[in-house]
Amino acid sequence: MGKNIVQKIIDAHLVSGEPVPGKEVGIRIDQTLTQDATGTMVYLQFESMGIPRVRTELSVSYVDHNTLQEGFENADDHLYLQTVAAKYGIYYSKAGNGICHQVHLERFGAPGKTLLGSDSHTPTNGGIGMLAIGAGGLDVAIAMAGGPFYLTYPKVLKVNLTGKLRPFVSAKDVILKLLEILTTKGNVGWVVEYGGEGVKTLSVPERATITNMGAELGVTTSIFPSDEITRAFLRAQGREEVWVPLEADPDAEYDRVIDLNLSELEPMVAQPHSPDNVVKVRDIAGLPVDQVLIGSCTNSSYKDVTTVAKILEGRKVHPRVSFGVAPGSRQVLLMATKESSLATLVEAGARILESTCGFCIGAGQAPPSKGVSVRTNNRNFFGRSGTKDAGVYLVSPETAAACALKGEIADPRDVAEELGIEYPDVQVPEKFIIDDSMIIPPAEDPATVEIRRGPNIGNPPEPAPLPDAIRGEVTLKVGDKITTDHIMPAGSRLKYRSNIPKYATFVFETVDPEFHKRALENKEKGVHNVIVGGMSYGQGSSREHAAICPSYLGVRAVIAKSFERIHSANLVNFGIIPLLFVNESDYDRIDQGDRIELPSVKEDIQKGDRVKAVNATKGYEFELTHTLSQRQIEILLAGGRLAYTKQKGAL
Ligand code: MIC
Ligand code: SF4
Repeated sequence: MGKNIVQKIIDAHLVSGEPVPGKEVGIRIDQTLTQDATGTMVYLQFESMGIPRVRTELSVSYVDHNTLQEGFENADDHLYLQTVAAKYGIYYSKAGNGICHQVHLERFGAPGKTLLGSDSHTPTNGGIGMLAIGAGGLDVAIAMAGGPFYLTYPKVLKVNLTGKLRPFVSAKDVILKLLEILTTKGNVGWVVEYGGEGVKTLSVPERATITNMGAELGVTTSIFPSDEITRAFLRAQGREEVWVPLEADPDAEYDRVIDLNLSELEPMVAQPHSPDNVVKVRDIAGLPVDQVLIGSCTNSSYKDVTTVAKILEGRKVHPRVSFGVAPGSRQVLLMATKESSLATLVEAGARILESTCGFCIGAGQAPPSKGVSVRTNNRNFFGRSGTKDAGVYLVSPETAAACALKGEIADPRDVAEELGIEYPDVQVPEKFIIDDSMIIPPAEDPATVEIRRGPNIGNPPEPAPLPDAIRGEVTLKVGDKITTDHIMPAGSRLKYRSNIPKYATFVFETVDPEFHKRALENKEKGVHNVIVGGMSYGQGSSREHAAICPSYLGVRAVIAKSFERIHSANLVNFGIIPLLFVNESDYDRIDQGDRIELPSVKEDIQKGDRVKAVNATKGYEFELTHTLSQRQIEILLAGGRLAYTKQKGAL
């Protein structure tokens, strides 16, 4: 039987396990990437493994999240990252060089390879035919040390693309449509593979927009074939030599197939507060808009920025609108400067923002109270913009430009007709401007490098081994779709990422600001903290701090209806046991503040998949289950993945 692309890459990298959907396999990782917000912890963990040099083909450390440098913390982190990279054989992409996924696509991505990144949007590089997976930082540190990455052998969903996008409809609308169909829930354990005639109509950066926001579906990753279009993109980046063809065999099988006719798509918008709250732009046209922002790893390519500039050329944005543009990389910024798109944008009334994550992670550009913010990024979770009562609407660059002109939500096709704008069909250039001077190669003589550790650099935490019994309290009960932004806010809090005790004071800040105090009090009294959640607990970012900080606060178990992939792996890595209700109705019976006991949890998980639980306040017993692999059980028993790795003396 023929193979699909996903099977081809996994099988070529298989180190352990049976390649059967649902089973855990270990794969070899060719490349890793980190960004600064997750990266400091990754390298602290890597250092503690005592390995002299990375064992991957390529590892890159990007600085793109915390670049505001209010106070010394961010700058301390940057200096640590730069020196640790030089010493251990890692390329370092300086602040200002661009957003990790965009730069990686331009300068390092290679078809057929595996990439593990400490950021949930690592699948962006699926657009160039890589098997690119987001993971917690510790998993990335272990991959850098040469250890395999463990994942559930996925089921593969083929999205069969036909037709061609019409003017003013773009790649973002493809993924928004898929989010409407598949939603953000229930896709754990799947990979999306794109195929069909329509693939040929999409450039690599357009494909990357689609695979990027595949993260919001909750799938392990998304991938496109590698074809002549991929080759042309790599040629334009001066890297044609890394090109290899990659396509599914004609008789490849899939677990599910969805047909999507590109010619039938329309401009779409994800309304607050979830990326799957999708409607047609025309359905909400006319809603007044306060802010329009172009950028993020989803939509900040050369084509995106140039398209917006051409739509706005000779026009002014609406006076009501604060309009910002953050080109995704220094390459995009340079090209936009030399080709004058930047001047066009400034003339139209744009505020030019740094080539970083910026507004996307809530670092600046918070909208006004009750404001309407239209953005080209991928997440509109509650509170993420920095203004709790504002609403963020996710759209394509074309729609964003139309909204900026009108000062209200507007379909770009309608605005184009009204104002006589022709669709600027921007193509990938024959040659991009290549200047890698802000990517610092590793030191030739590592012995001479002194690692710089300012006061913001702490130590990696050391969770305790799983106790025989968990006896404690439901310190917090939350509902469905709790994201890692709920658990561990970013924005202005981000700068404390390298300082766990401080960052832990913000756990669940937007949900219950008192949580961390209750949890710490319990911890001091020896009472275990247990969190109860609904469906898709831990959606969104890969930030392992959403596990590290609760672990520091003494959280020993999370009981939920379902978990997202990266977060549940992070929980295990940091010694918190993720448990599922056997009967979902038990979720309704349990309340915050209830005393809860798992009297034989350690023995139970070693014996099988059932764990006994007692609600001591209400006086009833109920059953829990888990999906832990044998390896994960051993990790919990050892007190987290780092301890396990050290104990075993093996990766
Ligand atoms: C995000 O988009 O939420 C982030 C910030 O890039 C995160 C990583 C982080 O929290 O540092 C992600 O998506 O993994
Ligand atoms: Fe940065 Fe936003 Fe992309 Fe996360 S989603 S990597 S914060 S641009």
